Amino acid sequence: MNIERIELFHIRLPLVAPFETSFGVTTERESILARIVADGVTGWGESVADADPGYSYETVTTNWHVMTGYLIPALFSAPIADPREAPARFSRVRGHNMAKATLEAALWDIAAQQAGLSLRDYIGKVTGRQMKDCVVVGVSIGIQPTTEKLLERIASFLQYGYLRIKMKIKPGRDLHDVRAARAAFPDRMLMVDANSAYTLKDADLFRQMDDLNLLMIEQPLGYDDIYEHSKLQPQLKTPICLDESIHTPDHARMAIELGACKIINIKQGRVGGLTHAIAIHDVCEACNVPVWCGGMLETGVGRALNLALAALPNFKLPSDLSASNRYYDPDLIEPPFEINADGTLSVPAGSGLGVHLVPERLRKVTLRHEAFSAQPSPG
Ligand code: OSB
Ligand code: MG
Repeated sequence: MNIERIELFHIRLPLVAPFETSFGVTTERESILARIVADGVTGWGESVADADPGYSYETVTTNWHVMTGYLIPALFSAPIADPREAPARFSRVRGHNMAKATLEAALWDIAAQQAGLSLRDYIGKVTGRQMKDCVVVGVSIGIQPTTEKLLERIASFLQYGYLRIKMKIKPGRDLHDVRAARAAFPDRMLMVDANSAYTLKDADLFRQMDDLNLLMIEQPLGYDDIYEHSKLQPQLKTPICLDESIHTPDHARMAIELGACKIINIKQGRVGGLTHAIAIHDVCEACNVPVWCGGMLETGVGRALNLALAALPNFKLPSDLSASNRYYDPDLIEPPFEINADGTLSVPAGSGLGVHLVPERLRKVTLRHEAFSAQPSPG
């Protein structure tokens, strides 16, 4: 594909409800959308970086810097035949996976459209895998002001149709809340996400949680740790799931070999794009480690990509991909994502990402817009 034009949109939109994790409270989401035009076909990508470096060192500002200064010039430097070439093209930039993933996503959208396929079917074609039509999903509930509010929130999401509830925890808001949730919902799929708020000294707390029949405990220890998780996992029956500390297929292999986790949460943004996300899916599958698709409060643009990824067969556990109305009112896309009666989201079947981005809504939430074109070749 011959890339003609790349545009970046710095956006900000309010969440329908504040979202509290162990690293802070979010009331509005800032992000970057990338629009790439190649051979007359338009593709979209969404950055999962946030305004603040709470979950990751990457932010909207570092993403803008890395994309405009390095990644966009690298894309314009030569034609690119396949989105799977993006990681090599970007390899002179260390890290900054979320920035890389944003641009790679738009290339996947274009490649799928050029093949006349939905992104899901395009991934199926290039990997030779049978893809799912629907993805089992859950909801991620932020830390609530009180335990009572948490129970109410869980009840309403269960009623809405989500099959799995993830509760965020932090020191002081953990065992008591989780015990109350288990007592109120004895037969439901419950899990917790600590976002790295604990250390090995808290092993006893997790041993106490071990009796609550949780589906998994997500990222209890350091955000860049694998080794100490390998000390904690053998003390627990409950599977540990790693999120923050897995950035590459090699990290996944290391974590599995060390016995640091039994499940991996794949976020294509965290791992530098769809190519590496698929590679991690395959590494885990070969080791009999199930994966699920994490979310970063994406708009419908990023969610559509996540759904296509989560249609791969080793996404065996419910993913953090909720209906549009759990995040934004309105979402940037039409039609919004809605949960099916069986607790799934349908993977878009239209060409490419298969969602329609509403231009007026994008205009309303855009704080900054910049466009870049290929330099005409000399002579
Ligand atoms: O740790 O999975 C996480 C949101 C922002 C940053 C980190 C995380 C999350 C979520 C939300 O849990 C998942 C979603 O998008 O529904
Ligand atoms: Mg997480």
